[in-house]
Amino acid sequence: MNNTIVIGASGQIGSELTLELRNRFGNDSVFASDIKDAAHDVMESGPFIKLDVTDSAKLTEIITKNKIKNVYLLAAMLSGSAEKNPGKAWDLNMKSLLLTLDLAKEKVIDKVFWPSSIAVFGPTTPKKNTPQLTIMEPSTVYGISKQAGERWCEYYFNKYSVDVRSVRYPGLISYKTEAGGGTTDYAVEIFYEAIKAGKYECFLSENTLLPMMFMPDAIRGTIDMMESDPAKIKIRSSYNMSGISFNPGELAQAIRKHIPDFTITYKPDFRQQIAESWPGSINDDDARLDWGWKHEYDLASMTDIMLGAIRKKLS
Ligand code: AKB
Repeated sequence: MNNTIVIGASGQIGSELTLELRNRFGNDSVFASDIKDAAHDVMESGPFIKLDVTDSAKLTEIITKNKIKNVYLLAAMLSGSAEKNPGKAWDLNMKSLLLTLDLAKEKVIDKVFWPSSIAVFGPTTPKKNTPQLTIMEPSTVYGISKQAGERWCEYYFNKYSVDVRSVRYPGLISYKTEAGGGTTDYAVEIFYEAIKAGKYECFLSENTLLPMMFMPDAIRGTIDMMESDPAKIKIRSSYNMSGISFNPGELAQAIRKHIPDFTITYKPDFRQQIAESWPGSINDDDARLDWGWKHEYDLASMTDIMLGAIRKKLS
C-alpha cells in the first residue's frame, strides 16, 4: 500500500487537492486531515482524521498506522494572519515542516510536498520576471518562515536524501473553499462581492500587480511535480511557478465584462505594504524545463469560470 495524506485538507488548496488525488489514486488511499472539519465532499469521499500537525506523537501514529508514504503538508498560517500572530505562525509553519521532514529522514515516509510562496521574496528582490535565484530578503513573518523552510527542504535532501518537493505558489484563486488570512485573498473576495453586492472595497490599491494562478492549474502542477521522476526535480528548495499577473484594477475590468455595473473602491490596509514587498511577475523557466510545468488559464478564462461557479454556489 502506498497511501497519501493531505495535511490541511480543510483549506483553500487542501480541499481541492484531496479530491483530485482521490480522483486519480482512489478514495481509500488518500487520507485527509486537518485541525477542523473539511468540506462535506472531502469528509464523505474518503478517510478524514482530525489532527493538530504540531502534535508529533499523533502525527507519527497516524502515518505509521495508515501506512502513509506520501505527505502533502499544507497546514500553514498565511501572510496577513501571520503578521498578527508572529510567534504562532513561526511555530506552526516551521514545526510542521521539521516534524514531517524528520519522518522522511527516518524512512517512515517516502515523499513530501511542502508549499513555499512568492512571499520568500522581499523589497530588494527584482520585481519583474523575478528569477529562480535572486536576492531574497523577505520582510514578513510568513515570508521568513517560507524562506527558512526552503533552506530546510534543501538541507534534508542534500544531507539525508529526503525526497522533498516544493513550489513557490503565487496568489491562488478558487471558488470551492475561500482563502483565509492571505494578502492575495482580495482576488477571491472580489468575485463573491461582485455577485452579491455589485461592488467591492479592495484592501490593496488599484495598481498593485501580483503573480496569481487559477486553482486547477496549481493542483495539476503540484501533482505533476510530485509524480515526476525524481531525477527531473533538480531544485530541492522550491520552484518558481507562474500563472497570470494582474492588479485589482485589471481584475475589476475583467469582471465588468460580465457585470457591467460592477464598481470597485480602494482602501489599502496593512496588507498593502506586504503586497508591495512581493514581485509583480515570476520567471518559472526552471519548472517548465525540468518537469514540464505549463499554466493553462488566463485572466479572461479564469474570470469566466469563477463568476459562473460562484453564481451557482450562491444560488
Ligand atoms: C498569501 O497571500 O499570504 C498567500 C501567498 C501568496 O502565499 N496567498
